Formats: sequence, structure tokens, C-alpha cells
Amino acid sequence: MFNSLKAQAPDKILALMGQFRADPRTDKIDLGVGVYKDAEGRTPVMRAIKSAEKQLWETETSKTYTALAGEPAFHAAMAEMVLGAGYPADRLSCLATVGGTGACRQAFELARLANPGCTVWVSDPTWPNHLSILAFMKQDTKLYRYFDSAARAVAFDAMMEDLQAIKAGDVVLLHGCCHNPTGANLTLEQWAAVADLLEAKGAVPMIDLAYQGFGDGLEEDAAGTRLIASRLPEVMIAASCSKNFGIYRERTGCLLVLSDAASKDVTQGTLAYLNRQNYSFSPDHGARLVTMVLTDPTLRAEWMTELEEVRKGMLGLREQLAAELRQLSNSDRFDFVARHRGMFSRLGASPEQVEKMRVDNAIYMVGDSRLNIAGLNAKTVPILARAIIAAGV
Ligand code: PLP
Ligand code: TYF
Repeated sequence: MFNSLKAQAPDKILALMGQFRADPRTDKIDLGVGVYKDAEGRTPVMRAIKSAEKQLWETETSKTYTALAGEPAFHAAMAEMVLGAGYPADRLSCLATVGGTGACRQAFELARLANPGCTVWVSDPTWPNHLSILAFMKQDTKLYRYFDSAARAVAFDAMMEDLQAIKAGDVVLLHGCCHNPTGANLTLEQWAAVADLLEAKGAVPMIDLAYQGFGDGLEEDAAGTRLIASRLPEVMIAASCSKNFGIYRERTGCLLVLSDAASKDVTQGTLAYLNRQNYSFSPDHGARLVTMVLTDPTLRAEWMTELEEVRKGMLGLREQLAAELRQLSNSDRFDFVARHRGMFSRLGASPEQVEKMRVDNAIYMVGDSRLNIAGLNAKTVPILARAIIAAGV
């Protein structure tokens, strides 16, 4: 039967990782996959995570199964990080998931169970895996305009115009912060306008929060999510711990669902059911480390310090790249690089220009000209800036 299988198109971002590895040039620069790298190009295990792992090794006495939906302590720690200390526990259901991707998948599954006829609305562009999973699920999906490619900024009027067509019970997927792939984000006023619209239409927001702490700060990056959560009766939040705790391969994430209090028990039960149908228990190791880091004041302080170093490092690189491009182009047309937040910016280069930078300069960025700021350092910023100008961007 397997000879009936058709080859699947590879994930373009993951395929680029392989292409980069195979390039023999020693001065190559990887601005592809969304993984944080320090100035030496390393993706370190964060100091607080190392300490927590040591403590865990010393104190853990069993690796028997945990709860199907994950540990309540992990739920509480994640709810507080994402929603703030005063989160409405009586309306909140939580599920430990296999990374942020697993949280997105389970959110789509939950929406489909609750409202089989719903449409999921996603930003154009969005993280390709959103579209890939939705297509695999045969989920009715529509795009809303999001990015003004000339201004490299949010096309807010177009977004709101497209979202006028949403129906009650539709799901609207929003990036909580650090939009992937564009780097362009909603202001708090714009979040409020989106909340008004979703409220008026009776649609359900689904917020993908994969980079909390990578934009303007841990609290600041949750502001849009918290505003939505305070305004809407039903909200889904897919939170990833891969980036902000640097535990990519541990596969740690959490789906938070706000419902009315009367539906909470059934919602919570349905979440556990979704884990059981797919893989029973989610990985526990990363979730346990995250719980320890968030709840132990010493570990938390250590983590916050490192997370701020990471965030400020990326902001510094943005400033440097924007300044370099201002000088080389004798214009302010690249200042958006400093205005964007998170790991990514969409440069606005054509596929041919992206290819030229790869061939001529061994600079690897995603084909839509998304670049990972963390792939740069003080020495490579001028090299990239010159390549961008030479490619005619
Ligand atoms: N959502 C977005 C927008 C992402 O960029 C990512 C990528 O890392 C994820 C979700 C999921 O991350 P993970 O499954 O590695 O936690
Ligand atoms: O967008 C990125 O680069 C990250 C990493 O299937 C990633 O989110 C990319 C593709 C994928 C899973 C993770």
C-alpha cells in the first residue's frame, strides 16, 4: 500500500536548514530557521534551565505518568505568565501540549469539535505551519490581509475590512507578539479595535504566543493577549516555551482556553480527551523545568536576566542594521527594521534578490525574505547591509 503514497512538499524553512549545512563556504550566514543564536552563533541552554535540570536530577524520584492534561502546577505557572496574576481561574482550562505547534493543533481540534462548520481566519502571511496543519485537517480557512509590503507595516485598515466577513463561531488566529514572518505587530489600540470587532461578531480569538519576552518584554509582549482575554468570553491561547526558555527539542507548550464558568469542566475534559486521542501524555521534562523556573524566585530572576540579554541583543542588532542601511541607502526606507519586533523581519526582497544574496554572499534567509535577526552579530550586520544594497532591495 505504501507505493500509493505521494511525496509531500518539505517545510521550506526546515529544508533551508539542510541547504545551509551543505554549503561549504566558511563565511556563510544563517538567517533562516527561527532559533535564537548568540553572537558566536550558539543556541545555548539557558542558565536557569541548566540549574533547574540539575535540581530536578537530584530530586526526581519517579518518571511515572503525570496527569493527562499535564501538571496543575505547570498550568498555573503558564496561566500567570501569559495572563498575569489575576487570571480568571474559574473560566480557564489548560492543556500541556507538544510544543506550541501541538497547542495550535489541539486548538484547531477543539474548535472543530465545538463548531464543525467554523472557518479559521489567518493573517496573510502567517507561519507556514499554520496553513499546512489547517490544510491537513481539511479545515475551512480564510486569509485576512495583514502586511503592507511597501511600508513593511501592519495593513490595519485592510485587516479590519477583511475581518468584517467573520461569522459568529469563526476562529480568528492572531499572533500575540513578534509576528512570524513579518515582525510587524498590532499596537494596543489596534488590539482593542480587534477585540471590539470580535465581540460584536461573536467570533473566537485564537492567539499564537510563541515569542513572549522576545519583543518589548515579558509583560509587554502579553499585553494584546491580556486585553483580548479581559474582553472576550471565549479565547484560545497557544503558548510555546521553545524560544523564551530555549528548550526547543523538549517540546513544551500549553493551550489555555477561556470559556464561561459553566462550560469549564467539559472544556477541560475535552482538552484531556484530545491529548488522549493523539498521544496520551505530553512530554513532561520541559514543562517541569518551566514550572521550576517560573515559581522559584532565584531561578526566575536568573531566567529573566538572560531573557532580557537575549531580547536587548536582538534590539541592538536591529538598531545597528537599520543605521547601516540608512547610511548605505542614503534614505530611511529601511528604518522598519528597527520598528519591527521579535526574531523576524520581512525585508521585502524578491525571491531573485534572496537567491542572489545566497549565491553571491552565502546569506541564507527564507524565500519570502524573512530574516532571523538573531542569526547576525556586530561583524555580520555590515556584510548583510552591503549585500541587501548590492542585491538592489
Ligand atoms: N507558532 C509560531 C508563530 C512559531 O513561529 C512557532 C515556531 O517555533 C511555533 C508556533 C511553535 O513552536 P514549537 O512547536 O517549537 O514550540
Ligand atoms: O518559523 C520558524 O522558523 C520557527 C521554527 O515546521 C519552525 O517557528 C519552522 C518550521 C516548523 C517548525 C518550527
